[in-house]
Parts: sequence; C-alpha cells; structure tokens
Amino acid sequence: MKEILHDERLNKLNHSCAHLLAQAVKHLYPEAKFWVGPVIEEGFYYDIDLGDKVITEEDIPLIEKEMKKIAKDGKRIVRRELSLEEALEMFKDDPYKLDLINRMEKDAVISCYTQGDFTDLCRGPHVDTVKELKYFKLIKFSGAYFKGDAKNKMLQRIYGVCFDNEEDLLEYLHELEEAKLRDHRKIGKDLSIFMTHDLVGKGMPLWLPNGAIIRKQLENYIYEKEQNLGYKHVYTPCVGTVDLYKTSGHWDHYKENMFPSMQVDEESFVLRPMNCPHHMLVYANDLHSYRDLPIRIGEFATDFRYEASGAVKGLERVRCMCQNDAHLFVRPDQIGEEFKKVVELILDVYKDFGIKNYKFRLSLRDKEDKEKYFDDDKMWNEAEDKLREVLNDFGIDYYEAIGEAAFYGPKLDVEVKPAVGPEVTLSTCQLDFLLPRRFELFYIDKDRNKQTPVVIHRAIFGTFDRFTAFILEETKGALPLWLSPTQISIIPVNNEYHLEYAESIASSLKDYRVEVDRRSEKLGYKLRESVTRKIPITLIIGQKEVDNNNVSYREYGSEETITVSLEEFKKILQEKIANRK
Ligand code: TSB
Ligand code: ZN
Repeated sequence: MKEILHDERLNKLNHSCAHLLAQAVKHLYPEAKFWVGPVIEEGFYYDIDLGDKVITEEDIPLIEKEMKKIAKDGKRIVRRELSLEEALEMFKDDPYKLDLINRMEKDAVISCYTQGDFTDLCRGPHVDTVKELKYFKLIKFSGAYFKGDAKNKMLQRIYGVCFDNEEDLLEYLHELEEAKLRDHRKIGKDLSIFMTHDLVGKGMPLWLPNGAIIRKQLENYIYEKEQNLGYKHVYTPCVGTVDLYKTSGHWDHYKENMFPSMQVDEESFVLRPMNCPHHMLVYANDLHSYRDLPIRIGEFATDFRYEASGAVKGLERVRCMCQNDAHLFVRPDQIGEEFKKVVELILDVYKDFGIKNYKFRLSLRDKEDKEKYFDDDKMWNEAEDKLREVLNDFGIDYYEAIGEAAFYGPKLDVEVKPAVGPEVTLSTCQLDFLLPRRFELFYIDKDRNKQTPVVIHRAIFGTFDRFTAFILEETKGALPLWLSPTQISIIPVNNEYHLEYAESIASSLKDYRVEVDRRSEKLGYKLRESVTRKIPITLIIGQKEVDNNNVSYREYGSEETITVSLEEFKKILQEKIANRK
C-alpha cells in the first residue's frame, strides 16, 4: 500500500482533498461546521457537525460529484497568515475553529487557506490549485465524538483518499476491496463462526457451533504445548472483589478499562479485566521453595474490559474475551531463561500457523504518566533494562514504544496488521516486579530466608477471540484441516445409487468432522457450495467409487480430483492432521 502520511506529495494532495470535501459539504449543507480534517495513513478524513443530519450511503456520491465540480473549476489555493485578532474575528461564528485557535501556542503562526468561496483555518501545506485533485474517492463514513469523548456531541466523519494518478487510485481501491473480503467480520458471518446481538450487548460476541469447534481446537493445541512446558492449569472465577483489585493496583491504575462494580450483600464485585490477582492468590496458597520455581500457572480465563463502543470490532476487540493466560513465578536469576522460553513458544506457535508478518514491540512506561504507572523509578529501570538485555541476548529485532507498558511493568508485544484498521497486539510477555510485592508473595531460598519472586505475565494467542479473528483473515476463512469446523464433505453424485456407500464412508471416518450432503441438488451445485464454505476436503462418490470400493477427493483450492482406497485416504488424513497442514 502507498505511504500516504509520509510521502510529501501524497500528504499535500490528501490534505487539500480534505478541504475540497469540506467545501463541497458546505455547498450542499450550508449549516455545516467543521472540526478537524487530518491526513492519516489511509488518506484523510474530516469531522463535520451537520446538526441533526446523519450522513447516509446516498449522500456520498452527491458530495463526490460536488467535489469534482469544484476541482474542475480549478481555483487557486491561497495561504494567508493571520494575527490572533484577525483569526478570532474571521472565525467568530465557528465554535470549533475558535476552540482550535484558543488552544494554539502563544507565538504560533496562524494561517488560513482559501479556495474560491471556502476558507479553512489550517497550517498547511497544500497543493497550488484544486485542479490537481483529480484522482480521489470518498471511502466510508461514521459517527465520531467531538474530541473522541463519548460525553460530547457526535459529529459525522467522512473518510477519503487522493492519489497523483488513476493507476494508484485503482490499485488502492482494489486492495481495499480485497481487504474487505478478508475482514474476519465478513468471514465470521459467511461461515457462521460468531454473531452479535444488541440484547447481549456491544463487544460481546456469541461463538456459534462452528466457532466453538475452532476455539476448542485452539485450546487443545495450546494446552498440549503448555503441558509439555510444565504449566499447571487452573479455573478461577471471572469476578473478584473490589478489594482484590485494590490490592493488585488495578483499581487505581486500570479502572477506566474496567466495568463498574456491583454490590452483592456486603461484597462489592467487579468483572475481572485480568487474571493476575487470582493467580497470585493461587501461588500464595502453597509454600514454595527456591527449588520449586519456576511455577507456571495457566488458565483459559474470561475477562471483561470496558472498550469504547467505537473501538469494539468483531472478535478482534471485544468487551468479553478469553485469554490464553499464564503467570510464571520465577526467581530473579531465572528471568532470562524463562522469558526466552516464552519467546520460543511464540515463535513456535507462529511457525505452526504460518504467521510471518509481525513485529516485536518493547513497550515501556511513559515516565511523565504518574497516573497510569506506579511510581518507582528503580523498579521500572531494573525491569526495562532486564527486558532489553534478554532481547539483545536473544538477538530478536524489536522497536521501542514509550507509554505502552502495562501499569505493573514493561512488556514485549507482538503486533500484527488486521485486514482493516490499525495494528493490534497478539501475543504478549510482560515482566512484573510489582504485583508479587503487593500480594506479599515469597519463596524460601537456600538459606531459609523469604524472597520475593518475579512474575512473567504471558499470553501466546493473546485472547482466543483476537487470535481467531486474525487467523480467519490470514487464511481468508480457508482454515487448515485440523482447525476447520467441517473437515470433510461427502457428496454422493446420485443419492439413489451412491448415498449408501457415502454413508458407510462417513461412518468409517468417525474421528473426523464429516458431513454427507444428502440434498438432491446437482453435483456442480454441491461442489460449489463446498468451496464457498471453504471445506478443506470434498469427497465425490459416484458409480466408479462404489464399484471399485475407493474414494475420490478434492482439496480446497485445487481442481484436481484424486482417487485412492479408503485406507490410503485415512493415512493421508492422519498425516495432514499430524503435521497440522
Ligand atoms: C498476559 N495480565 C496480562 C496477562 O497475564 C494481560 O492481561 N495482558 S494484556 O492486557 O496485554 O492482555 C493480553 C492480551 O489480550 C493482549 O495481548 C491482546 O492480544 C488481548 N486483548 C487485549 N484486549 C483485548 C480486547 N479488547 N479484545 C480482544 N483481545 C484483547
Ligand atoms: Zn497478568
């Protein structure tokens, strides 16, 4: 995809196109008032106050038409610098621009740009004339709260993009279409993987039977890996008392991400946003010697987080999620080794799933943000240095991000790019010197003294929700055999003659998720549907197969039909499953 934000020419074009959009909107809706219209990675948008009017699908072509008309007219784009008084006078009837002017630095240069009958407060830079704006498209629209705050008025946001030539625009639009087809929300619906319902609530997906199969397979897969690495799994409640979260520090540092508390008899509960406090208590339930460490407590744990309603997205960003979580309690001398094992596990899992496009991000605290991060420079410096040291020893490429750490410590996040929208974190591995102290955890060292363990928080899939969303997009819904809800579809060519044999094959494939297509539709129709449903293997059973007592199969994505004995077919299946192909 073209770099819009960081390419000087494209940046200017998109910036000017945002003004063109505003001008066209003003022509069509003279009452319109404009907040901000920045250039973003994918083009530009403008946030517009249209009173009670809500932009609809029908408005977009009209606005675009007006934009084309203005562009053709070819007015020059003229910059003018203003004194503060002039600016205040010029925009005196525009509360949004006044807000911007009043928040400008004292000696900032105030400028405006005029094109024909439209003037906007703006820093620039712009192209010389609107004539240069030829290859643009309005992409989408949505509501957006003024200043991103749900307590404020909802404005109308219109997104667009502008290029230098037609070829680039068409290529971009093509990529956009492709991305929409890959969007897990579409695939999730088409393949009946999950649903949402207003009565359940925003960001609270319901996993349908097909989705439940995928999730179970993922659980089995990672459980087996974790068993082999010495993890012990637990089940703990998805609520805790407010006191639990006060002890952990979440109440002070993570409250805005939590659902409000609820009173039951004398206890005040919260839906848990994280599982660490529960696991700390599990650790504290036993006495531990230095020889017992590391202790690795894992859980597939349901959490609830308050995510802004505009941010929730399919399975990728939800308010009710299930983490593939674990907390590793280690001695200080074990941090490096244990951290390395987690990174190895991440790499191992990514290899199994064929995930190649990802970035490691070292997420550090923002020293100024005293509200989010507990105030202990020594502890932070120690934790951040330790992480850097491990990463450098391990030799993995990473970049650093200030202000992205958890409140209790720095972390290594793995970032991936969804089909639509900005990057998200999948796996995470976090170092924590704080919570063990707050819960007064200890182990007995060689000299029989109490020592505080260090905790490593880690989630390999992140959440089953986000991971499933990602895998659906990576595979475009064509999941590998072992993960696929329906693994094999058996199509009798003619029910009258071939159904019985097809059924007998189905019974001998009881270890697999098999469907017999008994409908009296044409073969071509059934085959097409098997492909639409992205079923990995389709068996076609006709007279030849009945006569020779064998099977003919096609794999998803291939036109080739292969005929083998049933025994041979079973071997092929076993091999594919064993290799997680
Ligand atoms: C790893 N206490 C740690 C844990 O022990 C923790 O909760 N870390 S986290 O906040 O980073 O969350 C773990 C993972 O959950 C993230 O890496 C991300 O992949 C996933 N996640 C976070 N928020 C959401 C959400 N709203 N929807 C779906 N997945 C999410
Ligand atoms: Zn944790």
